[in-house]
Amino acid sequence: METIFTERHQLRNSKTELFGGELVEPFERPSRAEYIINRVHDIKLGPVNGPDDFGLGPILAVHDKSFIDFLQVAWSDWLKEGFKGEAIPTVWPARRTSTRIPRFIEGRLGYYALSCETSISEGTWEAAYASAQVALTGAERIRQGARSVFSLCRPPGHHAAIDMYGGYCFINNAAVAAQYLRDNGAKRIAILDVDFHHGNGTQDIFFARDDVLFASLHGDPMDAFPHFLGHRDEEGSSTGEGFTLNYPLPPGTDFSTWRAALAEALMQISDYAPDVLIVSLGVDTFATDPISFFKLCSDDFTTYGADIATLNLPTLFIMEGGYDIAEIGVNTVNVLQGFESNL
Ligand code: 7XA
Ligand code: ZN
Repeated sequence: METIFTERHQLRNSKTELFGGELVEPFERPSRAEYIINRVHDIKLGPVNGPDDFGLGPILAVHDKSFIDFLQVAWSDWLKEGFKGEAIPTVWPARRTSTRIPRFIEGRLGYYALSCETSISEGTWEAAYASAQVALTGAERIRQGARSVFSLCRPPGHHAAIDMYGGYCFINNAAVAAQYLRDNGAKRIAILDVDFHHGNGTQDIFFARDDVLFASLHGDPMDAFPHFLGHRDEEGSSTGEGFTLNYPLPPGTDFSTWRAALAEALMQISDYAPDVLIVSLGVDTFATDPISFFKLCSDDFTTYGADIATLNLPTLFIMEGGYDIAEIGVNTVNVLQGFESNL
């Protein structure tokens, strides 16, 4: 399997995350990608290539232009105000407030943020842009006939909504790839999100559409981030009714329960008969992940990679979360190896 990767991910190197009332070193840090790419090399998964540049067009095909404009200037606008730390939102358009977009950067941060753990720092936009190009290059390989590709995206993307960032995500890489494939000949795309956290951004982007099926297995939002989307009864709207499938699972979920939910999702995807499968691949379902509560073991990742291969679809894997950094390479590549072993 080919891997698409760029060292430009290192430009995303924020120093602060608001966690438990403290500013800590972010869980989403550059070493994550280095452990994964080292594992890809160690087991000789296949060639590793850099991304091509598809420009802003495919990003603007799923995101609001004013949001993307904001991401490009957020850091410099923050610095212009003389602030010393990284850019962290502190105020939101909450219930019964105006939805006008403020002028001052503090207000714009709150308008475009869905949560405040994700500090914006120097290089954030450049890394997010490069990450989207990694996803697009993977999509293009699939369009050209590749059976499977691994887009090693960092920063991740699945929380980024039409016009909101958060949960370590800025541009929704999986959504950008799905839309690119739709715009270049594919009729139906399925996105299977196996990250521990609900892909609220992906759901937001495709909720009213029937040409992109979104299925997500995740920690129940009553207990887990992002808390305000991901319930089972969110099934899509208008023509998208029935094309969003949520499988919220409780704290302590082990592999047999998780795998049963996966089997249900795979059946639905198979019935949908997509041209391409995109997997939002987060390995924060691992038992010792520091911010999650499922109980998967390293071998389980291999097993479910093989399960996904039973769909027999061209498959684009897009990297999302995973924070037990010492094991992130093994767990991620186990999914890809399991998938390949079952082709
Ligand atoms: O898939 N998403 C993630 O892995 C990031 C979740 C961010 C959680 C922050 C909660 N304090
Ligand atoms: Zn996650």
